Amino acid sequence: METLLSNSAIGFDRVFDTVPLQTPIPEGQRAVMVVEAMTGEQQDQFHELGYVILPEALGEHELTLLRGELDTFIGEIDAEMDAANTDVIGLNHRAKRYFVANRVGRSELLASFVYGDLMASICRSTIGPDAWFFLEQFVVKFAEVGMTFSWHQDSGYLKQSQPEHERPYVTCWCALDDMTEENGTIYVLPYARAGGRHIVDHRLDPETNDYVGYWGDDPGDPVIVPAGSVAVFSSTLLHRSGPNRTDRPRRSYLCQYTAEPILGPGGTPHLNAIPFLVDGEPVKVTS
Ligand SMILES: O=C(O)CCC(=O)C(=O)O
Repeated sequence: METLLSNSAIGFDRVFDTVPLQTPIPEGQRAVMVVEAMTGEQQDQFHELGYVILPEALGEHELTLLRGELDTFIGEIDAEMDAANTDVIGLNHRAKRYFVANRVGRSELLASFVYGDLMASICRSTIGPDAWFFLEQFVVKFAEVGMTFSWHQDSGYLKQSQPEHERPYVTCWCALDDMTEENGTIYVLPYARAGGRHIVDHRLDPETNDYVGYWGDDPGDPVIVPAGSVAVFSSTLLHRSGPNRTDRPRRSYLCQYTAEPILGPGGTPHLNAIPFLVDGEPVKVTS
């Protein structure tokens, strides 16, 4: 039996399996129990290791919509490059790599995903019943581009601008393509092998401009998953990603949520601090 939770009219409604109830359902009543995206065991793994993988949590329809939005945004960036007669704008290099961030305010499709049931369920299972949306970003590594991303904690990056902020938050890294070592998937370093779960000092690598938080020889565990899978990890988990050596692009979409609003000087939001869940229930978003 299944039920459709529809908090969106756009296409990211999620179908959850339901658990058969042991108690008889009174005549005329329909009772269902929604299964969260993560089991208790997966929640334990997240807290113990710092991450958990949810295989194929996104369906083909969602993948198609997300990839379509990404294509549109890349087209816009390329058009900006054309207008400026350049192949590089910020971190974006034409047909090589793109970091496409903060588009959710311009896309109802993205909003329905970022504020949808899957993300709500993951937040409840990781950071708790109250959650704020913090950041969303596509990462695209085009074919045969030798670009890596060094070992870091997401909290290590935040620390550069918000040194007081200690509380871990959650990253949902969604694979938009099948992920392999050849196409530059991410690698994770479980807490026990990283020496703990505390935020470590990060040093700037002047060659790459990456902040680096680990110099050991542990290669980490590659996240080899089919498209649609989500790696859910804590902002204190060390992770890195490799170069894409294949002849096809490799795309990911990551969404981050915090358990409290992250505010900068004067109480202004650092990036986004948009209320998402209160007491486990989604807040109505008006964008
Ligand atoms: O390469 C990726 O897809 C992930 C990049 C990453 O680790 C990050 O943005 O923190």
